[in-house]
Amino acid sequence: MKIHTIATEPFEGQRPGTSGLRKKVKVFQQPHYLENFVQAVFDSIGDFQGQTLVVGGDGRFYNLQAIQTILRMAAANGFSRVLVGQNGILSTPAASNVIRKYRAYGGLILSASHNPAGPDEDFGIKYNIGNGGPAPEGVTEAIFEQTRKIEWYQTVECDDLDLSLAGNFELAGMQVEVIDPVADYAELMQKLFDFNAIRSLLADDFSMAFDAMHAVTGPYAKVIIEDILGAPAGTVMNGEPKEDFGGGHPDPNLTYAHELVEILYGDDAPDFGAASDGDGDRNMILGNHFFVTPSDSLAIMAANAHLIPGYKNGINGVARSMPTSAAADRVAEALGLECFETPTGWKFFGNLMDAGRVTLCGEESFGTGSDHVREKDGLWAVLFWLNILAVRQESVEAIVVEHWQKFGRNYYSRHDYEGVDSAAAEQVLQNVRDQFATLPGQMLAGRKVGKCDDFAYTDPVDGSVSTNQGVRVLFDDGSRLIFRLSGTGTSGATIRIYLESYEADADKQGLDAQDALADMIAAANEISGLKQLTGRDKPTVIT
Ligand code: G16
Repeated sequence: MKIHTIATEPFEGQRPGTSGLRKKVKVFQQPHYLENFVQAVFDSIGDFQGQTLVVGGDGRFYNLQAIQTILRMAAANGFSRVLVGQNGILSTPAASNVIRKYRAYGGLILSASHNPAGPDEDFGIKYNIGNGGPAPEGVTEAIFEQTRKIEWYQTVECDDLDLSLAGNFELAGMQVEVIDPVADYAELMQKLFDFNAIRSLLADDFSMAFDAMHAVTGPYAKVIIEDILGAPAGTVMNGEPKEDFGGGHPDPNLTYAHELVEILYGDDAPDFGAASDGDGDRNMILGNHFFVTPSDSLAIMAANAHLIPGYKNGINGVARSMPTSAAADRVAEALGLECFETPTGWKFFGNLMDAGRVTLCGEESFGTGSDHVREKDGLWAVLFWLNILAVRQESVEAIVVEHWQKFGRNYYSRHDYEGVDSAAAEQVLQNVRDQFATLPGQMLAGRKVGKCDDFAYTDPVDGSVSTNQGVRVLFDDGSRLIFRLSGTGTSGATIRIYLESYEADADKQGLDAQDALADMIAAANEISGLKQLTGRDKPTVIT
């Protein structure tokens, strides 16, 4: 095998964001762009000679081409084996599982998650470490530094490998195992959940719909929900992964998963509805005419974990990202569990799970997961809910309302302003920062402001510090207004405003969240000057 060393020059802006490097496909298609990043990863992750790499993606446009490039570079750089999903497919949680199960050195996951796909849309790549989780900031920063000084990359010349057939192959002296993307994941799910109970539920007078949004979860959901658990064919909607995700935006929220939402809010709505995103790590949970916020979902899972075989011996602790509502904190307190508040980004949960401090983690951005892998996991969350429903034999709404009665309701909403001018978006946050000294003690939205800050986090396991993780206005009654810029967008900036207020009184828990939070929404606009700065009078997405 002849290794080719190709001269190259750095590209601007290859710093991984909240979850890897995400750019337009056209950016990735520039000669050497992907290669530079992959070589920078290989140059930053230590000694992997003779080790195994996992590679797979969400099947979006450019997935297969990128995988062929990575295979050649992995061979040239000294990996002895690559495990790759058949047809290039591995959902993000399935990839995490494969890395862990086969003790791989790490993995490259190709996805821009919920962002649209196609020649003019988005692509992404991220490196996951040997625990199966996204590389921590120390590693992603080292990769970024390497992209700034890269001068060459290594590859081999050989034909593309046919990824449509599972089996063992050789590529330039390196072993390549093309694996069934679903089998290992389905086996893991059967260990965690009571499949017999869920099978009985689905055989009863219970109906559900699952929207795979033309993205990667389709094959997983069809095998698990329809073939193994026996739900009728057609339960999984939009189940064929497409390179352009059917032209849609596979983000499982009330705006983008409207096809499912219309079914769950229509006549003859099923009992349960769920959707997952482009790469299968997000989830949305719906009941008949009922939406479960991701923050509530985490809290309810924590409160009901003892009903699930994989968690029946108790959970270690709970973690949530800072903008996620504090609903889970109340459950953790009641159960005497540790509860952690981390910056946005699943990578911040890895250390806590590895150290055995937390079992369940969740984010307001439709992500929930546990220490079964080191990624959030869409289908896992759906099965968790189905298992709860199978045991409790109550409706989704009844379970949520009972939860609120017991723990109180954290009214919660996120308002996104997408595709905003970057300078204007920065100024929105700066306007709030400029009032940090004057807001405390003032009344805003009928509540007294207690404290304002830029959220910073010190990892309790390794002591690493992450600063500037969101602008917070914290009220004395536990209500919160949070402003953050998304770290996953690819065009302009996305401003996220997170709104939360707590209601202990069961008689006042039945409002629509937008109505309950109306004064908080007005206050957020007032203190940030968002309308004047962006010219927007309403959010792009409300969740
Ligand atoms: C990624 C991260 C999540 C994060 C989300 C939103 O999710 O893995 O931890 O909550 O982005 O991030 P942001 O608010 O910065 O856009 P995914 O599903 O896109 O990989």
